[in-house]
Formats: sequence, C-alpha cells, structure tokens
Amino acid sequence: MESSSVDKLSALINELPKQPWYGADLYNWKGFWYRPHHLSSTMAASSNFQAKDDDVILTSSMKTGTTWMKAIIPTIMNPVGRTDDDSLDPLLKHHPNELIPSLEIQVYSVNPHPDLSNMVSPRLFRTHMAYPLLPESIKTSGCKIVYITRDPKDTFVSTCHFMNSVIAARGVEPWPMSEAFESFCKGVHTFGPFHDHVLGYWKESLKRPEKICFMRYEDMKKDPKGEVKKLACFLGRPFEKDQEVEKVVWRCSLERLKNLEMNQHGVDPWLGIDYKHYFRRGIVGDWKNHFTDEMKEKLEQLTAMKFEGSGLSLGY
Ligand code: PAP
Repeated sequence: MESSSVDKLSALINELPKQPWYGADLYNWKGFWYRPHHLSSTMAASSNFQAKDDDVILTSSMKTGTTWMKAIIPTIMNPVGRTDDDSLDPLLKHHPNELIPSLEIQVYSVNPHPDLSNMVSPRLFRTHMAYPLLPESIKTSGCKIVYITRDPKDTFVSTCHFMNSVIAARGVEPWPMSEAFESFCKGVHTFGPFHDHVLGYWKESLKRPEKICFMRYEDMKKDPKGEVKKLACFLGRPFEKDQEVEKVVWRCSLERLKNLEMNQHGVDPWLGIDYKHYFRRGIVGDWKNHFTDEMKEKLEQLTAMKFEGSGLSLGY
C-alpha cells in the first residue's frame, strides 16, 4: 500500500471506537469489531470484491464450525471429493483454510486489488464479515452464501480456548474467562457482536432461502448426513448414492482431520497459528464444563432478548 493510503488508514483507525481484547485492541467499524490488520483488508474486500454468479461464499462469526464447513464445501464441490480413492483427497495435504480462502485474512490481506483472474470456477471463498458489510456484488449476484452458526455459549468457550492458545504462543498470559465473558456479552470480540452477526444472515435467509443456506453446528452434529445432503442440494450438487454422502461426512470428520499429519504439525502462514488449534473437542454443550449458573443465565437471557420476535433460537 502507498504511504499516503497507509497514513489515511491509520488516521481513520485512530478515530474508531477501541476496546482491549486478548492483549490487543479491537476497533469498531460500521458496528462490528476488528483487529487492525484485518480492518484494512476487510475494507478493501468490502469495496472491491466482484462476485461471480457461480461463486460459493462461506460466512460465519468466529468459532461456530467454520473449519468443518471449510472441509465440507470443497469436498462437495470438487468431483474428487466423491471418488472412492481416498489418496486423492485434497484434505490429506491441505488444512481446510487452504481450500477455501478467506477474503479478509488471505485474499485482500496484501493487495487491495488482487488478481483473481486465474481462479478456476466455481470459486470458493469465506469471510467473517457481517451481512451489512458484505461486498455489494455478493448480495446482488447469483452467488450462493452458506452461513454456519452455533450456540453462543459453546462459541464463547471455543473462542476462549483458541485465543488463549494464540496469545500463549506470544508468551502472553491467558485472559481470565470472567473478563472475556463480559466482553463477549457486550458484543466485543473479533467480527462480533455475535448476536447482530447471526441476525443479519438469519433475516436475509428468511427472505431469500435460495440465496442463503442458514446452518447450525448442533444440527450438523445431530444429523451430519441429512445436513450435508441438504447442503449439496442447495449448492446444486446433489448426491446420487448414499455412500457418497457417507464418504464426505467421514472425510470431513473431526476425528479424521485432527489426526492428519498436516493438521497436527502445520502452521497457518496467514495468522502464524498452529493448525492443530482449529480442532479441539467439537462437542455440543462444552459450556457446561466452564459456565457458572450466573453465566448461563446471563448469556441465555441476552440471547433470548436479542433474538426475540426473529423466530431464531440457538440454545442447547
Ligand atoms: P474459525 O472461526 O477459526 O474458523 P471454527 O472452525 O469456526 O473456527 O471453530 C472451531 C470449532 O469447530 C472448534 O470447536 P471446540 O473448540 O468447541 O472444540 C473445533 O473443535 C470445531 N471443529 C473443527 N473442525 C471440526 C469438524 N470437522 N467437525 C466438528 N467440529 C469441528
């Protein structure tokens, strides 16, 4: 970026509301919280990305099951994903982050006008951007959006584990869960507020179900085959045989992915984080191992209040 643009960006960032989060500062841009290095790329992607009608865009707030979808969507879309030969599976050699690039963390992180002309269609992308911040062309073109969300109590616990691992690698002490919880309830966490993020996609999915497939982590855990079949139909890639669905579910399972060499020992080059941190327990209700009664009450009440009248519930 040219030095004048860098100066303008720094000036803009300095004007934005700021809050501490896991040993760094988050900045609020247009109602959502960002780390400074994601802010410039989010702004660039939001203004400059041109969607194509056959693109697939995976969207989510953080720690809601995105990595599972990052594995499943390419496996559904790539003909190799349905073949019997497991040795051809791209997941063997690539962490799911590499199969479906992030607009703000990868594609727009270095250059605000990246050359995407060599990408083969259908292109797959992901983003943690909230619905109002999405590039206009994603909203107006024929591309499909898959949104995944999760019980905010488990999302919060998953975020704590992940972020404490990230800061531990820099020698920073863990952030006490009680402080992180207050911050989460105020909506202060990267890409949050969680409830606003979910509601934006939920409301739009009700208006345009053919455009946005709204998925829940808990539904995936309960009936992975049924959910993957629905997703494949939504993406225009229905399965012919039951064995094909079983294969996709198995290839993308936590048990398999977390034990692959690449995911145990690789490092995410964009974030400098060990790939292993993307795979943890993957259960519904892990919050029960961490929450006090007061925390449960507070977050459930907040969720009920925020979602009131929307027809959405996420408590498990
Ligand atoms: P991201 O926002 O950094 O991409 P994301 O993948 O959304 O993270 O969330 C990570 C959670 O998904 C972890 O949950 P946990 O902390 O409660 O365990 C992780 O274990 C879980 N996860 C990752 N891959 C899978 C998978 N293949 N199946 C089920 N859960 C998964």
